Amino acid sequence: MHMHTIFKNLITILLLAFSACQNAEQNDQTIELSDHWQFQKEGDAVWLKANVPGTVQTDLFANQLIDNPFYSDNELKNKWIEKENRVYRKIFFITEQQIKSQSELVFEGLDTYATVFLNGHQILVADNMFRTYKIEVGSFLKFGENTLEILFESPVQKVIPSYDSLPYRLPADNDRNEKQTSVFTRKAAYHYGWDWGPRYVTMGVWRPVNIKFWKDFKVIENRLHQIQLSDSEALVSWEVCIFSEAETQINCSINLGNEEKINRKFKLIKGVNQLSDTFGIVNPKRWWPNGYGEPSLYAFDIKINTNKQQFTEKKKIGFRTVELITEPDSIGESFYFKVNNVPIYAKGANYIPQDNFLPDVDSSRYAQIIQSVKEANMNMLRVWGGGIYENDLFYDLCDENGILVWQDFMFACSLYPGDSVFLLNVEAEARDNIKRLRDHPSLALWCGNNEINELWYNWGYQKKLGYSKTDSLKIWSDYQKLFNRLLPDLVKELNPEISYWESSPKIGWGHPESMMEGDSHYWGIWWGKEPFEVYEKKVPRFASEFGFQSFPQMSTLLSFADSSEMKIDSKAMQAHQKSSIGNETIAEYMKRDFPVPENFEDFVYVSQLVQAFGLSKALEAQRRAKPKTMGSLYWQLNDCWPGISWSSMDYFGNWKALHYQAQHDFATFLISIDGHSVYVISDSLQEVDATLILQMKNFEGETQFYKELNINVKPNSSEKFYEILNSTIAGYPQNQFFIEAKLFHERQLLAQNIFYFNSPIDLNLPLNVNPVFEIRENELLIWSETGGLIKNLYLESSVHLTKNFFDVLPQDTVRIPVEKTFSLSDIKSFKTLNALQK
Ligand code: BMA
Repeated sequence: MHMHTIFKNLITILLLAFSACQNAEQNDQTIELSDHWQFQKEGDAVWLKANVPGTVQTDLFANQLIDNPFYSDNELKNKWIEKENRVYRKIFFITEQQIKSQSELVFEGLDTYATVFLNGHQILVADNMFRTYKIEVGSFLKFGENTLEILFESPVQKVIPSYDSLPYRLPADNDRNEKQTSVFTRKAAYHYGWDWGPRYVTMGVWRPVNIKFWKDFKVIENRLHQIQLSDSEALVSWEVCIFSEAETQINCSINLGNEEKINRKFKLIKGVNQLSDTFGIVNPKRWWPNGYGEPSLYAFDIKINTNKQQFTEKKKIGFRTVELITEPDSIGESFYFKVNNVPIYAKGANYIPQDNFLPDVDSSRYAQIIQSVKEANMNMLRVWGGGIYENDLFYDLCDENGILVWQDFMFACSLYPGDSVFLLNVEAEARDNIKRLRDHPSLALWCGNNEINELWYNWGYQKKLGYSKTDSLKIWSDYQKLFNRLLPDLVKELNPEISYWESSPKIGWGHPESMMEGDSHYWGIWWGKEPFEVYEKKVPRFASEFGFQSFPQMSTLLSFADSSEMKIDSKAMQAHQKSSIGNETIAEYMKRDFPVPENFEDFVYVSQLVQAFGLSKALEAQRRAKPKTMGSLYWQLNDCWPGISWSSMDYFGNWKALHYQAQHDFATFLISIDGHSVYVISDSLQEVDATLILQMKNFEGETQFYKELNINVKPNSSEKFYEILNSTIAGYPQNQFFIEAKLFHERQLLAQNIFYFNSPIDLNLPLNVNPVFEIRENELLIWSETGGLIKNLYLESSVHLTKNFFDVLPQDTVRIPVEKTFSLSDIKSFKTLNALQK
């Protein structure tokens, strides 16, 4: 062993011994088994340094045995990894105190087929990445050195027998392998490839692992949750399950700050004890989604102790009611969420895992992404079914920031087996995760799967895969067992307060009914190549998916290829475009509404403008259609690698033009012009007296029309307030004018929007306009040198800017708040649409 390692181990022993002495009489004690791991290919002699939490691929990369997995087309070169078995090992030390205690080994996540040995004894066989595994290990631990060894079997090879023995094929088109085995394994589907990500079938200890020691008692479950809620009181139930070594007495207390909510003694029997109590909170502050109020949380300190042992835990809960309302109405059937009895317009996006290598996502990346969600005025994320049940931190951040969570169970775009072993495995996974997530105030919905009902009825697999009548009956009855019995029954049993929805969308996008009931995934735009304007006609009850791709910014592209590869058809670029119709579709839509630049950097910039332009039509039309429509969740919020995709934020968290557009279009107040009709949409719960100002100007800033209206904006409304007459605009060349609309309450600007009568490609934009920049105090000021309109100014900046891709209106100044340290040299370059006009 290396000297350095021996020294480190010695320190660990001393520290452990020290902490054991300190805590033995008092606290529950936990040791994290996170460092000094090693791994090897099964059967090899050499052991290499490994990370826990980690994955085989990232460990191979850290040992310089493979090239950067995200670089160029390295994905293809790394495919062999998924076929090999690996062993992970850790040697750790146990003190005399610890050996006298009871102990439990906890794996928060094993990916996926893992056989675990402790000092040579097989203690666990795991087969589900989404489960938490807890094992009593007291009889296997010994004083001094202990060895934990985990054999990870190739998830691909492991289930080939199941694949081969099934008399029919289960579709899994995103699984980029000849034998599409992913559906047999309870592991994130996107690991096998998706149309926005690479195939990296990972293996490893992907979440923390630790050993918990205890003497008198062990807390198996500790739950605090709202059971009744009115304006005057919230009734909270505390339910705890304790295993006790002997008949004894235990003290329990719950405090809210200095206020004691519970303080009592319970008698415990030897074995399992279920204890419970309730308490009230007077005039509770409600938890509200972002934009509707504060996401108030209450933090409780729970303490459970005997003379010898103490258990403490902090729990934050929020008081709210949340309901999914699906009721027959004059259109079909409603689909909307009510929070605290108020119908909420859901604004947000579909969330995918933030990395192919999940353990690489540290807490700062979680914080950053949820911050960007909040800043974009979103109030809901859909945790999509091809990824993972997220880490606790994700839901904690959603709680704190008022972001509702639509939680899919992890099933997407495939059909799954229905044998009892598979179903029991899913049941265990669902129990673990429903229990883990049910008390988050952000949790709004459990949804069975992504697009599987739609797949069955519309994607032609029954023919394509040559199913016999018996096959079809069997496969569909397996679907029913899973999504219409097992999962809804578990939600009813464990989390009856929250609704269950079988499949998203309810009805496929080819059917007119999909606009009348349920949620909708509208893919006529992109997959159907329909013009963006169709978004204005196909307005569903709740848009849970619709989207369009763009390229991420140059610095992101340069992270996986050198400058010689900065071309649409280069090897690296094609390896990072996973949609079968990707770049050609971006170019086709670009041609319809924008200039198509030959220069690649310009193309990248315009691709983002196209995406924002198209999706904004959808977002505005959907919000105008309120209350018929009550939700807009676009596809997709984020990326799992630096690729070309439907995301509004790239892998590094950079906002694309769409993210800025969403921030604008999701604001509480929105002015929207449909044809000549001027709407104001309000998600505010207050009635507002406001002034609506409409100004038609030419691109040099001369006003041709001015209208000021005093309007009353009703709470939670969408209303048409004005019709621009044909006679007002007749006689003006439409490609040289725009309308600027502003909404004021007293002197406060509530909303602002700019409308062009033509597509960007047809606009007669002023040429040779340049932006002028100046920093004054904490603001970056930008105006047009000649005073003429600058369309879609993009600033390539070394720091995140709170505005970008904006229009600099003629004779106007744009102000962007910046840090004190910001200087003009932070602006590396800029682009304008004017410069690309032909
Ligand atoms: C939807 C999603 C994903 C997919 C996206 C783009 O169907 O559910 O499966 O990535 O479309 O094709």
